[in-house]
Amino acid sequence: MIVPETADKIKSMEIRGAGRIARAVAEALRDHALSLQVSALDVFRQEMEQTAALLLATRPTAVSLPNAVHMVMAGLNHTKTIEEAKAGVVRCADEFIRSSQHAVEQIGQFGASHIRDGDTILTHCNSEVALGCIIEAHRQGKKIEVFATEVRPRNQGLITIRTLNDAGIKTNFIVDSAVRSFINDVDLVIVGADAVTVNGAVVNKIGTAQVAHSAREARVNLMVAAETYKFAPRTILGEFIRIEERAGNEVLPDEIARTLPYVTVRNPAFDVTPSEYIDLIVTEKGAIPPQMAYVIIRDYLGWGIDEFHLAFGSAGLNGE
Ligand code: RUB
Repeated sequence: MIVPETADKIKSMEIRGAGRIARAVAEALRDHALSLQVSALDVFRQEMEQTAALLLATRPTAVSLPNAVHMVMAGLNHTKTIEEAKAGVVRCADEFIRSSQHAVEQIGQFGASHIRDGDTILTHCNSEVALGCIIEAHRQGKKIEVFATEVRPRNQGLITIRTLNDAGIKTNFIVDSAVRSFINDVDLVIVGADAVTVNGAVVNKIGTAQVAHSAREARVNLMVAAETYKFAPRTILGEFIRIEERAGNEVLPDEIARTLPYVTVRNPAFDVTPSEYIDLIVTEKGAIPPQMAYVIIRDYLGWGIDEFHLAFGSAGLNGE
């Protein structure tokens, strides 16, 4: 896919969901590398870096995006010719896409094992891995029922209920503010993640933290489904995840907003659920308690505290 087209589709949310965004970016970098006609390796690298920067700027919160870019761009390392550099990028992009697809399947299997026959599950937003767990449990013959939220303002819940319906799963569609009213009917909450921080907090679609709060109050377990590339290495040294705030007209049409000069619409797209509200994070490497997030970042993403100090000096990111 052509890079500007991919960037536009991510910005406008035609391509959305952290995993899909990551795979689309890997594909765009690979296709761009293949189409580049330059005569010097330096220029090739520069072009690739500019393209990576453009894609990185599309949506700020999903950490899968910088992680995917980092993994694909690693294909440029130690290359001496343009041919080697192209081959390196293509190999790393294909490897990322393959492993991402495998991770989604693996998480479906692991996650389904935490769903019991007869469970009622609540999910918020539209996460392919969260739905993967639910659909796999249904496929295994477990009798389950789902509550799915509407997900204002972009209504990703409509995608979720269509997928659940197509899978033949009994589903209740509710407005976001009805979660508290139904939480006592729910056995397990399953959501996806845009980012997991080193201290096990989960950044996901706005409203997730409220869902988690209701679940905790009602003593309902909350499981997060997240591939390892959703974990955020730079939080090791205290960097915050930037929460994207989108245009107000996603919430209130411009023609109404124009009549309300004292009103400002605030439209953060994501929020942060603290680790205390999360019982389990299911990754393709297995399920972990949120407090073990550092181990995933160190062992599977290759960023332990020592690597950070080597890369940025002992002052860490702030000393960059
Ligand atoms: C999507 C969202 C999803 C995560 C995980 O937000 O918050 O829960 O991205 O999704 P948006 P997945 O619609 O704004 O992109 O499991 O598919 O990666």
